[in-house]
Amino acid sequence: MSEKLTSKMAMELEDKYGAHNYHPLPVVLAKGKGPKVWDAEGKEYFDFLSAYSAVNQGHCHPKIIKALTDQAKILTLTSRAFYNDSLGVYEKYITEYFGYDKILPMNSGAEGDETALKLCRKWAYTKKGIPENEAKIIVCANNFHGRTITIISMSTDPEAKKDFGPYTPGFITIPYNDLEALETALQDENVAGFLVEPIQGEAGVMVPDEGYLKKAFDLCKAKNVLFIADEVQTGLARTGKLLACDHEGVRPDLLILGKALSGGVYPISAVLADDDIMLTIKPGEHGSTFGGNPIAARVAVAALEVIKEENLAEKAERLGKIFRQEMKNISSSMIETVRGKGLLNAIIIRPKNGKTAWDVCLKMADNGLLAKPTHDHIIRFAPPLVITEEELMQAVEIIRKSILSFE
Ligand code: IF1
Repeated sequence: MSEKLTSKMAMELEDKYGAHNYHPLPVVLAKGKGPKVWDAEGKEYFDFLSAYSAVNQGHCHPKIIKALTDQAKILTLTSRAFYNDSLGVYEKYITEYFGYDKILPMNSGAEGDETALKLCRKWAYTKKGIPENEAKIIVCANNFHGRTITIISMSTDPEAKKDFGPYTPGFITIPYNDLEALETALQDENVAGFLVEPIQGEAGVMVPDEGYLKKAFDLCKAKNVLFIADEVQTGLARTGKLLACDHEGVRPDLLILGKALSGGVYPISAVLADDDIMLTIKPGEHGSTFGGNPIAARVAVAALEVIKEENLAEKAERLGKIFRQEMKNISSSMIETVRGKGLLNAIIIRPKNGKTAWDVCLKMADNGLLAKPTHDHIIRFAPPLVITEEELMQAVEIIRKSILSFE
């Protein structure tokens, strides 16, 4: 299989031999560098999805790739049956970076969320004194935390959930951005945790009211309930701060990271917490074959260093303001709303003459920019944070031209 595939051949192969659990845009990517990707025929695009914010540091960042390849030549995997000489270095680095006592390393975001749920429950029984099997965790409507059976049990999206039951019990669902509902749900003495996305990504970049996270955190503290932040998508400079919770000075009791923790080169996730919570899980009670492997450890350190060295949070904050203003300046009746924080933004498309967000995305792809619609009428815009202001303005022109082509 050394011959070069055309885009058409690649799509046919995926269609014939791969499960049909995705509906991708008809673009076959073969190369990436920084904020750009190229298809199998060499056409260039701005990547305005960044693998759902995993590629914040840009495609194939040389420093991260060097960490990957250097380590890959020496030692890749030991399992956690033995120590390795990379993991501890990473653990020290990341806990100091975020200011927590400990990290528990996993691979996918979903595993990070599952780990946080297990930690919360273990803490509930061994520290808070909730009767066995009675612990409840509050979650928000329209959440997205991954695809495992327990995680879809917390979902309110029929597409994610239907025909995958029976579901895991122990969750209370309240509306997002609703402090009164949270206060009411917290009356239940068996509540152990509140799991929340600081900005809801899949829901369409739903930014809560200013002060929501801080007040929610305070309500949880008053009831000795763990505040659990899923920053898998919002974390690591995307929203203009290192963590989206930093916008409100909130320090989660359990912090879940994934995606950009590797700069998109490797599946790496993590849960951070202090000893009081983290040490409730004892040897043999949780783990993963690949979690904390030497490559992941080296890659994550490099990915975190890049975020600081290249001031990606400040950059996202500054470029995000420009981007939203430019979107608002496009005079098209198709743009209903522009919203977001940092470089995690979305526009809501009002269909015109039967043309929807999907058509806009196809047109943008034609014109050299990739983005994906969510919920039929929302387009998420999240370029790699290494994009320059000049490149951002080129991308804005492509978006403007594409939308105005439907006028
Ligand atoms: C797919 C969405 C984004 C996440 C948060 C945990 C996870 C995710 C806040 C799980 C994953 C993904 C997965 C991706 C699509 C994507 C997504 F549109 F579905 F919602 F980003 F917006 N917490 N998000 O956003 O992480 O296990 O996938 O590593 O194709 O399902 P994972």
